[in-house]
Amino acid sequence: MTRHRTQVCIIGSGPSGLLLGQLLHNAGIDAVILDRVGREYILARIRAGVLETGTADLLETAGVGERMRREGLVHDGFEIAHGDALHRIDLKTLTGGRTVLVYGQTEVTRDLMDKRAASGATTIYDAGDVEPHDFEGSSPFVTYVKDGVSHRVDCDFIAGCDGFHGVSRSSVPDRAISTFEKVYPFGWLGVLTDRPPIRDELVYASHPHGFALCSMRSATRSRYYIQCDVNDRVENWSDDQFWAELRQRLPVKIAENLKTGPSIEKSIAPLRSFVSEPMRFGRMFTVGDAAHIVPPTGAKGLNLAASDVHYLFDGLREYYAETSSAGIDAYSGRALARVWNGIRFSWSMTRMLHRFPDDDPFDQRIQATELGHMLSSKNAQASLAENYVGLPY
Ligand code: RFL
Ligand code: PHB
Repeated sequence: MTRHRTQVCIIGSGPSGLLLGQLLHNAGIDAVILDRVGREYILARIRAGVLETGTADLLETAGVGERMRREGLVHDGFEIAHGDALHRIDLKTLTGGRTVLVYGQTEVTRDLMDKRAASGATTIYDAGDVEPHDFEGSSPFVTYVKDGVSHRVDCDFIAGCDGFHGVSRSSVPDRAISTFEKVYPFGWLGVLTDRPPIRDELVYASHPHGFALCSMRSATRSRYYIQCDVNDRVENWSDDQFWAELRQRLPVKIAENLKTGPSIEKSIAPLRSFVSEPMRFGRMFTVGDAAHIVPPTGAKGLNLAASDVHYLFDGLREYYAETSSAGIDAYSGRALARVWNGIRFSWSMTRMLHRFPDDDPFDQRIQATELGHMLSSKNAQASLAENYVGLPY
């Protein structure tokens, strides 16, 4: 077994782990990142598309803002479609000037990976059997296997940035953790295509067949989703079937502008709300999807991961610069307060816009009333907009 020492051992090289690693590196704090898969595998995952201003600012602070500012699309609003009606949510006016940035998670991750490679910091990809140890004591360490050789990384802290199915949270004994979960009876079937977007802004559509979302990655690349059965399979959907179903769920006047093409990625994501508390276990922290999951309807997952990183980095910087543990002691409470707001918002957007197969006629009327209120009340829209652009850190 080889032995190595670092200050912070980060498990997971998704956006949480990479962003934390970069902020630590810039502050002169040494961190090693371990991931169970490789760089190309991570970059092939098509996920988030919308960055809050706070997330974009944090990426800029980390030194990876340049391409994002050049290629990212500033959106002042989005649209909600209902039947053949289309209503604009004017984020900028409703929030006193705030906007969001459309820039894909794949690009965020690529920028962070390139920056890390250029900085010379250690990242171990394709690390097998990654396991955190002794985080309840004063000398934690992480073990892994690479190319048949066992390794051990001794550290001051472990950051569990390893996503929902990671090893960090599952290494915590049941008695030390509380979980809260809602699993939705549907998923999202997503398609990426090299065709211009249907509209200049995102369209969230509510339709009797189910929810649909028209999003984008650039002026020439679109991302579309339709609500599907949770047990459905990608193989059941040809591109033509997908385009036909999407078109049906959109107002006629915008469906006419749908530019279809071959899908370059097609996948189904289940929808879930999940929180595990606390987010600190001795000398191990959980960060991002490792600690919480939201349904993608509110575009909050990556943004909550970024606010976790902000709070944790603040705490670690204070610990190393001033030898005060106040910031790391406050991490779990600060992060969870913001997470629960994201959980509530994502749940309410999901509840308002999807077709719930088990809803009775009462539930259906309540849902229709909720949407009607949203589309007619400036106060309701202001609350939606405040949450969508991101609550303050
Ligand atoms: P990730 O991205 O899952 O990265 C975790 C990393 O940990 C590695 N790993 C391990 N490494 C070592 N040992 C183990 N045992 C390990 N187990 C796992 C994995 O290989 C991986 O590299 O978590 P992270 O960094 O916390 O980032 C979270 C975000 O990825 C996620 O919240 C967002 O993608 C959610 N999300 C969205 N968020 C937004 O803010 N805005 C959006 O518009 C948005 N849209 C979406 C989304 C997620 C979606 N899907 C598919 C779930 C749209 C979709 C469809
Ligand atoms: C996306 O572009 O992938 C996307 C955008 C907004 C969401 C979810 C996903 O709410």
